[in-house]
Amino acid sequence: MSAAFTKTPGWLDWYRNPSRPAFRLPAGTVDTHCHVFGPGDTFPYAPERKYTPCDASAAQLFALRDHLGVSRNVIVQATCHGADNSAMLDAVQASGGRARGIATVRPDISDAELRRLDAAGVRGVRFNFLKRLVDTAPTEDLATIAARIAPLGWHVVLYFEAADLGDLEDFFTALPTPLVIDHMGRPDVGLPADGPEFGRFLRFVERGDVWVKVTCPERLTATGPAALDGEPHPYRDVVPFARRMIEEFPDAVIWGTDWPHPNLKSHMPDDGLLVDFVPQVAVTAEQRQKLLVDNPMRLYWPGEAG
Ligand code: 0GY
Repeated sequence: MSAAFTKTPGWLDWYRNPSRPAFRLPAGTVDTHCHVFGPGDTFPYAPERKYTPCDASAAQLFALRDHLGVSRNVIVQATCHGADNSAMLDAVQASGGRARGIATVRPDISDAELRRLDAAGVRGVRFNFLKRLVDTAPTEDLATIAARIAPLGWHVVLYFEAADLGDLEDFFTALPTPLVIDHMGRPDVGLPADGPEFGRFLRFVERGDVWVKVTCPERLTATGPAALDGEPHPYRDVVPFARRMIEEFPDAVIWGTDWPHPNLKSHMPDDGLLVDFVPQVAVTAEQRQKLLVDNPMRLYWPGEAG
């Protein structure tokens, strides 16, 4: 941790020695949801941030990538850096073409700056509706941003809680870009996977031009990472949601680690275990190839082989 910043009290640091997964990721796997934090003495955290994390550098992200057998990353701007995309861009550029970026921008960003971000490897912006992460999400500003980025062929990444979908759905539907939804729309996994809340989300995805990240079992779970006798899955309460998502939308799902896992309270996951979770929810080789390689390549490196 850099001397200039003190971590949020109770902050859980990312896992230093992840296990080597038993499941071998297919060649060309893309981790479509990860972040870099700082380091704070090089890339200071934003004054308006809601948390101060443990530093998590590009070099540390790439070491994890190689350890897990991932080929490429999509690095999502974290709210602790506000709209200063420098740390994310530095990481994308250090990847030698093996990373893309998702930025946070303001509505008055210049065309020249948008072109600069595009040339550097940015392919989308993120709209965050979680009140614990951002003060406001004024939809007029967001609509302006979406109109500005649409001509670049970028998409909008949406982060919201399942309970808020009803209020936001019309706004989302009117956006002029493809949509990428974080963490399966954050379902309450205490509710049934075949119940009305998740059903509403699936109907929203059905409209098309929507991609879904099957990510963050560690964030959604109440049952936790332990496998129990007779129930071999870690994060077993998330399994029916992820399986349903992948079965019903095999061509629209993508996967990621969410390293370095901001704001977790119950436990910090072993990233190797997160890889071993994949075959529990993508149960055929064809599903895994689409989830891990073919779908994210179509979205982030169109025209390139995985
Ligand atoms: C995530 C989740 C969270 C945080 C952020 O940008 C962020 O600060 O994304 C969260 O706290 O739920 O997707 O990494």
